[in-house]
Amino acid sequence: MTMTGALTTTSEPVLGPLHRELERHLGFTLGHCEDVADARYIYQALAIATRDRLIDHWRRTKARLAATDQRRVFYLSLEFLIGRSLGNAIQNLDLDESAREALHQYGIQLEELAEQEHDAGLGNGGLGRLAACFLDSCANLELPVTGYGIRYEFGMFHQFIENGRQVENPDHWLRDGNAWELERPESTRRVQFYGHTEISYDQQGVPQSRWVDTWDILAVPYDMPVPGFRNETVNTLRLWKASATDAFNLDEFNSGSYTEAVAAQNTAERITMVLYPNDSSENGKKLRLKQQYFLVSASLQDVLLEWVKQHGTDFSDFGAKHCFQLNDTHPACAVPEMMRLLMDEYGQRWNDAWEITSRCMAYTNHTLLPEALERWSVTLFSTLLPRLLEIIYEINSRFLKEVNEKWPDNPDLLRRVSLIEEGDAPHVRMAYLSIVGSFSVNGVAHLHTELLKDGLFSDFYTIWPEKFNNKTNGVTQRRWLAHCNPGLRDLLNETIGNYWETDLEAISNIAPYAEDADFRGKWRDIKQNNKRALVDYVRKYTGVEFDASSLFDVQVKRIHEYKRQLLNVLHVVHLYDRIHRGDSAGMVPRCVLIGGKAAPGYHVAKLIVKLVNNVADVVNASPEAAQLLKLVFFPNYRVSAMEMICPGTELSEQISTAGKEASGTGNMKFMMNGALTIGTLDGANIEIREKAGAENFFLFGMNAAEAQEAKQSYNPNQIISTDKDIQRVLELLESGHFNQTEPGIFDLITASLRSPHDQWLTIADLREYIDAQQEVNDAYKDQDHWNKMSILNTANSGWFSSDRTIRQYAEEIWRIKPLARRSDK
Ligand code: 26Q
Repeated sequence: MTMTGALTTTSEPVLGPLHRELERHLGFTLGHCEDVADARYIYQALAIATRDRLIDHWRRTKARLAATDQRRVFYLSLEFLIGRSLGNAIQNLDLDESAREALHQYGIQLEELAEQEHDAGLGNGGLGRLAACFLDSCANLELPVTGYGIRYEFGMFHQFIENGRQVENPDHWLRDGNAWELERPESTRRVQFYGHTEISYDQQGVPQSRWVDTWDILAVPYDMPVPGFRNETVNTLRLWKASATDAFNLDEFNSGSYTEAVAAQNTAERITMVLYPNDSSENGKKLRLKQQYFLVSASLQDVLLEWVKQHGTDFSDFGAKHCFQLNDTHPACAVPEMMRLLMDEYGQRWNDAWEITSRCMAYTNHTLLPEALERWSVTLFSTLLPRLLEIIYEINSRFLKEVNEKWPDNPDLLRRVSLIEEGDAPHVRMAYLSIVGSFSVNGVAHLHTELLKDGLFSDFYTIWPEKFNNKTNGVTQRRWLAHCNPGLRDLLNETIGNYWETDLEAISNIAPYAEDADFRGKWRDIKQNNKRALVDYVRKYTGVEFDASSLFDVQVKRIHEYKRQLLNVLHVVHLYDRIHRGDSAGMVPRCVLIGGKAAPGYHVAKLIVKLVNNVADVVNASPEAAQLLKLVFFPNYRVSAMEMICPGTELSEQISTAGKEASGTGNMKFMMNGALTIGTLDGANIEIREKAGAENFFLFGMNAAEAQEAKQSYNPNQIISTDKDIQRVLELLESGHFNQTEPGIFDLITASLRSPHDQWLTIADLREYIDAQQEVNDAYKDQDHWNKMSILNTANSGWFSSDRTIRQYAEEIWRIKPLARRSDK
């Protein structure tokens, strides 16, 4: 098979059986002899052999795309948290058996080999992983959706723990090569920065702006295949890498500074060097704005060029044929950049360009924290992207004029909704730019969308109520159940068939089996196996010995004050205190696992990591607690770690301050895998509880309205002084019991817990949390009933498939249909 000659889609692939292909790649592509081949090379050979099969489907999917003029969607995201690809590709191509057979002669297990692959950690957490689940669902549903992102040289940092503290190491994930990408230099694009604008007038006297004297960077695409589930569809994730232009080098080269010319290459490549490891915006970093514009400009040019190739510069239908989904405000420059390209590059007039742009942009918000809304200083914008700033000013002035016509004499409203926040240093409000430039604005869970409408974006909701809609998040059951929990997958398949793999609502068919004692026994055995695997995993990475007969209580997610890992720690300290006071009658043995990365500049989050580790050291060293309580901080939490952790989890901690977590998606992965949730009425927890049934969910704490209200007159010290349990917990923390060699290091934490200004209201919810944990404890004693609840959680998780979410995006926002088959014509 040749890569160039074989674009005819009728020809069958000339690929041999997988074991033969594996041998061939090992011997020829990688030049290895069988007898010295180690796991690393076998992994690579299997990855390439698997990729060959994907490429075949990929070419056919591209041919289908080229043969239709269906509306297409482009998912623009600064993050795609893909994780590993081998297991996913093998599963989706239905190659599991042949892969195992092929590996037999090398005496290595598929699972073991898969461990060779570095996670593609091109994201921080929820938002990036959601983008990856969405691409999976789009391919599964055969939707014409392409992802556009950045090929960071360094993904999310590796987290190590030293003396209880987080230490960050760079994640050079491409070090051993990446079998899952193909470079496409022929589709290189050019992106401009800096320079200034010049006005000229065309024949009709219409002013025309030109962006000149710019510093240009090349954007080189790397395409990753996104396989659908056994449907011969492979979509594309296109990731851009920055590279210097030759012209730039040549100037310096001619002036004799060869080394400077080569160094310039470096300056250019810095743009895609590293992922920013903050999951709430770190304002003002010039390099971050460069990344955002780089992604947006390269991607929009890519799509426009494709259009022009086919339609010339007639854009009348462009808006009807394209939709760009903005994953939060990070790609918000797409609004002014689309205007710029249409006007400056393709000669469109403002009104036509605006008609097209505002018709094809859609914005998803992922945060309720006002301080996390992106703002960029006008000064920075005018230096880096002067032409874009001009366009933003023009969008703003037309928008404010419209508002003023509809709501005259309301300067306060104009000031509130302006795209420019005035002040000593004016800023561009990226969320407002996204709302004004989009036809759709969505939140990611029911509560979140409601809070956007009557809080953060209420003025805009008044102006354009029709733009606002909800799309509750989901996760792909193919990675988060079928792939990561093969034991449960097989039981489900033999009991109810495998429809659930492509239609998760079908999983409700196992609900009746909750009443079947025999089935419950099998259910328990699978969980028990998964727990034993987790015991080994925890031992390997922490040295701590979990006991597989204990309750496995897990909280894994980014470390954030609003997510309240502290609440969890306070409960562990409370149990420890009870054990030491001899008050442990009826206490069920419990192993608590906490994992997650703290943003390197987020001091309090890093201190929370230290606290978890120090409490863990003391608890795990206590002979009195040994039989009843363990705590570990699991280092370097990432996608592949979750694949081991969620199948073995029994209790899922979703304990954020109500009104702060937009949705959560880990909560859904745990539910699918039969964990019970202890949680607040926040984000998608509310919907999880509705679906699971209140009796199968451990609820505690204030709701969003109550939390808002409570802040008015919050007095944590009074709560502490009137609740003996809580008082002892605080005293233990303040006595230095958990930090004897570093006195006072947790003062910041205990002071904030006691502060009437504590935004996260930790102490306010602590009593109810402790009581809810006692209910968990009591429920766990009735293992038979616990298993029923566990089965019902899985059975009712159908709503939380990203297939459902994506169907809703496709029908209600994108208005797209599955890609036509060639035979559909
Ligand atoms: C912005 C500017 C500069 C640097 C970094 C950032 C930045 C990067 C990542 C800001 C935010 C993020 C990530 C946010 C995120 O992951 N939000 C989560 O999104 C999930 C998917 O919708 C939700 O389930 C979570 O509730 C939400 O916290």
